Amino acid sequence: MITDAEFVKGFCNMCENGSKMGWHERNGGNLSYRIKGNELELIKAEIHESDAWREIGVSVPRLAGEYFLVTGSGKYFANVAASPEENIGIIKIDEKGENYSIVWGFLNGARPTSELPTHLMNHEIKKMYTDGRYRVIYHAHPANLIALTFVLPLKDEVFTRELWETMTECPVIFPKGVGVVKWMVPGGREIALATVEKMKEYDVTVWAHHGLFAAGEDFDLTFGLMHTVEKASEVLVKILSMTDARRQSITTQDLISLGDAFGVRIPKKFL
Ligand code: 2HA
Ligand code: ZN
Repeated sequence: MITDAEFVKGFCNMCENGSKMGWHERNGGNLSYRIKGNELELIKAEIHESDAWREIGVSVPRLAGEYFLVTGSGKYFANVAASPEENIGIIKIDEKGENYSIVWGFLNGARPTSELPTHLMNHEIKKMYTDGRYRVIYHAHPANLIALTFVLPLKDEVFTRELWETMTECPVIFPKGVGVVKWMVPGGREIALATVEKMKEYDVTVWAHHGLFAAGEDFDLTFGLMHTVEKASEVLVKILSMTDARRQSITTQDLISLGDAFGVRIPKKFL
């Protein structure tokens, strides 16, 4: 059974964990995974190639022929683990990288997430920039991070520095920093293009007054990245709620020392 495959179980598990964190009210958020060749072999007998191609809305030629497991449009993360075939599905990208077809799941007329253009464009750039290592793109609506987008300037430098200073491990977990995209209409080409510009540089991009996109190698690392950014955001919200005059913080020199101790390069623009 496809639903017994390790990657499908990992995917469902991540949906459940995100839901328990409160990051997926109603049908909020979406998740996608670029399936490995050996994983595909294991499920080959159960997928049904289809000629019903649909437009992605953006062009992703470097993903031609790839298969993705993705959450469904309008579907609730809370329901994924209990009934995967109704709430998630596998799509195949055509040889031009412009259309997709459904090859498994999405029962009863379900469709891939409304954020498919952003997911696929991020997959394409991460596949290129990481030599194929990154396979997961995750979008969630964590409350503290969203709250910060109403009070901090919407600048990469400000969000990165503020989040880094709230928890010691942050610069080690996201050493490249955090990108920020201004408020935009979700679900289309424009926001996908803006996000992918940021994802060329970062593994996390904030959508102002909306949520967060994270990219990573596997489910644990990507979920952990989302969790770390939201935890740091929660600490920052608490600090800002208590005072506007911090008595002490993690300093520029501390950030440099962290980079040295953990062997990560801290970009100068954040120091
Ligand atoms: O409802 O989160 O951004 C799914 C979304 C759209
Ligand atoms: Zn969203």
